[in-house]
Amino acid sequence: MKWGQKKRFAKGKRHRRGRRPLNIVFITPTTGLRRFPPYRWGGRVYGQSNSITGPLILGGILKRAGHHVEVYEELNAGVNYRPLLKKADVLCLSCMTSTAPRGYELADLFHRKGHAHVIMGGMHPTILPEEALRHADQVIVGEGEKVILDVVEGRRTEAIVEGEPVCNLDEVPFPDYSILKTPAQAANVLSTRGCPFRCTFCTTSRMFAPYRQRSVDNVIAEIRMYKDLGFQYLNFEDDNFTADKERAKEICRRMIAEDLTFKETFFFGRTDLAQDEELLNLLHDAHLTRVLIGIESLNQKALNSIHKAQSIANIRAAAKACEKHKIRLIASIVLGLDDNP
Ligand code: B12
Ligand code: SF4
Repeated sequence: MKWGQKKRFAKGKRHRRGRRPLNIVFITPTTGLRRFPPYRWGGRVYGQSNSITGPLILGGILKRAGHHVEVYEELNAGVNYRPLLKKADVLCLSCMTSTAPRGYELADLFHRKGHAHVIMGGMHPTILPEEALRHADQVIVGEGEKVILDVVEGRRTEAIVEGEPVCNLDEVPFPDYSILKTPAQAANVLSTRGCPFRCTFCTTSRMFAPYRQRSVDNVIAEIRMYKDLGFQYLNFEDDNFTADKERAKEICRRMIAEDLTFKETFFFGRTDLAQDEELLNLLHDAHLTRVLIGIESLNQKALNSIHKAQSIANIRAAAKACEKHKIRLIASIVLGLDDNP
């Protein structure tokens, strides 16, 4: 029987949601292959262990409201479910498309063997909330900050709860790493949400719409917190950190001036950074020396057919420029069309 056809189990009992603190467990599931220990070890080639920030932000909101919160990332360590099945009053699952089948498996397990009320959120439940509802008691669509407390404490009872984009990102609390129970060698910072380019195949520019930027002061304060917490590595997980080059330069300048550099910092960049020598120098000096550049195809014909402004020459130039500035390039190849070719 396939996961989508699984028999429905009795859903989680609605826990009494009075004033008592609840035991809330966040899980970010991962696929079977990625749970295989040698795969985790091999994953170090790709980068340092880190955590998706949604559960750390939402978990922090719930913790500050007096609840007991634990966050686990299956990608980074084996999770012992036996004690969690016993204690969890609320299970919050954060799923991408590739990890949704495992998320559904865990939702069914907690319904069968535990007593938790199961809430799902993240990229995949946002795209297919009805599918997620076959396994969860409630699904939050989109950004969760403004609704999570009401849902967990039982004031919002709809099966599908519409989240709301946060207008002023400076109001979003910083991720709370004290609740993360699995390893994270690198801290993740998102200085923006979404991306101004809205390529048709891209989920994040839809999920996190409109494109929003945090103030540079707010970003620097978060980075300072990670320095104080002793993180050696940092990742800018913005979908497109160099979309606004002047802002990226400003962040780098502040990191350099305020001694907020790390051993290595990762970011997602654009091929056109090759034309901006000042940006490349600042990226290097701020130790942003590991980059992933999204490219649509390595085939010029394919690029022409989707009317992309990007060319193989751009990609080569970006690779060369990064090499010259000692910025390690990891290429990612995706294929799709642009809304505004
Ligand atoms: C950091 C990151 C990673 C990290 C960490 C992820 C992890 N440990 O699982 C690493 C590098 C390891 C990674 C790996 C992968 N990733 Co990734 N990743 C990201 C990235 C860049 C940032 C995530 C983030 O912090 N977002 C910002 C926070 C605020 O958003 P959020 O976590 O989604 O949370 C918000 C909402 O979703 C919601 N929410 C989230 N969880 C929950 C839970 C509940 C209960 C509720 C109510 C609400 C809720 O509320 C939150 C606050 O608003 C996103 C792109 C993006 N912009 O989100 C891609 C992204 C999520 N990844 C993606 C992919 C494809 C992958 C991989 C499959 C890539 C691959 N082929 O190997 C792997 C899978 C990893 C796995 N777990 O198995 C895709 C997913 C697309 C999809 N359709 O699902 C994204 C969207 C990138 C993209 N542009 O397409 N990733
Ligand atoms: S440039 Fe990258 S992040 Fe931006 S919309 Fe296109 S694929 Fe998404």
